[in-house]
Amino acid sequence: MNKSRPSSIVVLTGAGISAESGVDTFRDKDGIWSKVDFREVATPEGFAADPHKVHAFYNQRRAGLKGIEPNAAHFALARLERAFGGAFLLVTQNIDHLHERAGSQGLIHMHGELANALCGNCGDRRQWEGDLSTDSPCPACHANGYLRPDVVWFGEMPYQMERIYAALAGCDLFVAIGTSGTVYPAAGFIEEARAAGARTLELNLEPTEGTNRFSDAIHGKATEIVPEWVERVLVD
Ligand code: BV8
Repeated sequence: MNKSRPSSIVVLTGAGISAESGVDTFRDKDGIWSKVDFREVATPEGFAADPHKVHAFYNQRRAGLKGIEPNAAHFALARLERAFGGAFLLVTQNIDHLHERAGSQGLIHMHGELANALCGNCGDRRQWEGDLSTDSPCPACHANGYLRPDVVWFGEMPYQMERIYAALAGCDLFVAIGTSGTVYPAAGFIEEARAAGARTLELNLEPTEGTNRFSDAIHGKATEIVPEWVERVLVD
């Protein structure tokens, strides 16, 4: 690890950072996509074909948010943001709220937020704690049957991409934490960072298919390797 402290960090997190908080990942053994076909529950076509199935899938995951807490990796990233002193952006693919609950502020949910509902009719977006169904009327336009989870499905454009690409173009350190690097455009962020001349670091339970694209990699449990890495950055 280069001894000079970076001046601008972009961190990308995936499901692996929430795994030790009890949130299922997608592509590990017994992961979410081993139990349900993503085309049926995480695409606009799936929602159009069977909205009840999609609502049931997200209602169950939204209910699961109640029993989970941020872990040491979430708290370490919030501490890094506060103590680091340079430019810091945390981009998460996750739709849980554990980063906010750990205190992270400069945060982009590029795949949306499970605790929010979006109206397909008027575009209203608001916090939604309970179940969603095809009978839930939109509180803004009162239309029925248009409310959906405010989550980016496959084939839909992730949120705040311009802001993310601008941060990647100006960063000198890009860190991917707990992501398999399978889903685009997030999986392409490392190439943007390399093109900007940034150092790149993979923090993950085990090597991913893209590990060799990173200048450094540390493998282990997020609750162990993320706090250790943050300490090293802050003492440099
Ligand atoms: C788009 C929200 C275009 C829903 C999700 C071919 C090439 C390039 C692209 C494509 C292609 N074919 C199709 C595409 C596009 C597609 C895509 O990339 N498909 C993949 C499968 C090839 N992408 C899209 O459709 C995106 N949109 O391209 O739009 C466009 C252009 C113009 C105009 C309009 C549209 C949208 C993608 C977003 C889809 N939504 N989620 C939901 O959550 O229900 S994706 C889903 O995957 C989740 O968001 C998840 O976060 C994301 C990535 O998964 P990971 O987070 O990485 O999770 P995973 O389980 O895979 O990995 C976990 C990792 O953690 C592992 O490495 C594991 O080792 C590690 N780990 C486990 N435990 C621990 C740990 N690490 C540390 N500690 C531990 N304890």
